Amino acid sequence: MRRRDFVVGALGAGLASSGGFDPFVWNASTAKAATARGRVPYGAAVRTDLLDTEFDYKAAIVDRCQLVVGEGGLKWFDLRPSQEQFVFDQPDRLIDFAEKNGMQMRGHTLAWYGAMPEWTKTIASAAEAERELVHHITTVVARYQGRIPSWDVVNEAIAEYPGDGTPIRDSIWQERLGKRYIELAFRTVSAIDPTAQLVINDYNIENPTSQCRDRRTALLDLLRDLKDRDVPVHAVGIQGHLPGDLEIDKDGLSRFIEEVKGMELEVLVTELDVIDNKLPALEYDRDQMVAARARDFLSAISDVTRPSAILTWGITDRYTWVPIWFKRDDGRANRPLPLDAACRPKALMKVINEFTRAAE
Ligand code: 9MR
Repeated sequence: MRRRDFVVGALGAGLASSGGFDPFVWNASTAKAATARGRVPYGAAVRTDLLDTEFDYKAAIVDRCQLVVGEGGLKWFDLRPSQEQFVFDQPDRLIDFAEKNGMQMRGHTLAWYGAMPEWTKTIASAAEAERELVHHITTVVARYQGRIPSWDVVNEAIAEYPGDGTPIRDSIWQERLGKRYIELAFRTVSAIDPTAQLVINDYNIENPTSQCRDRRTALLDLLRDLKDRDVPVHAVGIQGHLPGDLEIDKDGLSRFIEEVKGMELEVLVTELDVIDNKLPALEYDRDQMVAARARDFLSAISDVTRPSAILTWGITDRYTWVPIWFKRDDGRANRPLPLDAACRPKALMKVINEFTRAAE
């Protein structure tokens, strides 16, 4: 079997070829892929450790998702407790779970400033940084080569406030290598798995604030630079951690997507949820507002292009990162995700179904 006939499927439905990047084909051997044909694939970030014990959680994922991504597991912090070690337990389990259930797994993430183990602070020179980054990417991507159809190669490369004049976010990679770490990461993944969709993933680009405007501009500048130098980047992942109390800048976001499409790049939503700490207490009202925010966001994207996937960052309100940073003052639980804490669908699930259903 030729390698490019093997994987992939879900993420690639409808992808056009660009710059040596082959369009994906569907893996028709899985029932899920077959039923999902014609849909925008939906997926969720998963906490792998819960799959063995939380049966309703597991069932929700199996029933509703075509894609999964580890909420952790492939981050440096999880994979690399020491410079010598690679601990693949979590991603090995998750990809096994995905494949057994006819789903595919996205890879998150290879180069990020966050979730770095302490020892990486000892990376002292550019040569050492290049060696470590290439060794890491080569080892990880080679292990899952042909099985992970889409990678968040570089995560959150854009500075929090790029308007200050430094568009690229600080990280060990940026400090040691400058912004060429981005190109290095993409080229290294592409050399190991030329069939994978290579994604640059970022957040805070969808609101009508000067911060979001500056971040859109900085991301487009970076993408133009990468495309000009034929760096194999294929898609922009829009995380979509939407602050519930801020409007979506529908025009600004649609214009951004148009620019991205103009560079022959795909778009996908990688980490959707709605941060509801400042929304009203009443659950019914809050769920409607969460759903409306997500609808504005998804329609600003879908009005311009068909996203190659939509993933939420978790599936049930029972397990979400949101309260770590955005606990509600009234002590009520956050409700950022499509299913409530008992895994019952909320208004947000309906919205996701609207934007992922088969084209008519
Ligand atoms: O949800 C994730 C949380 O459990 C981890 O502690 C944290 C650090 O690894 O990362 C969270 O996920 C982040 C993702 O990797 C990148 N975009 C923002 C997500 C939410 O903070």
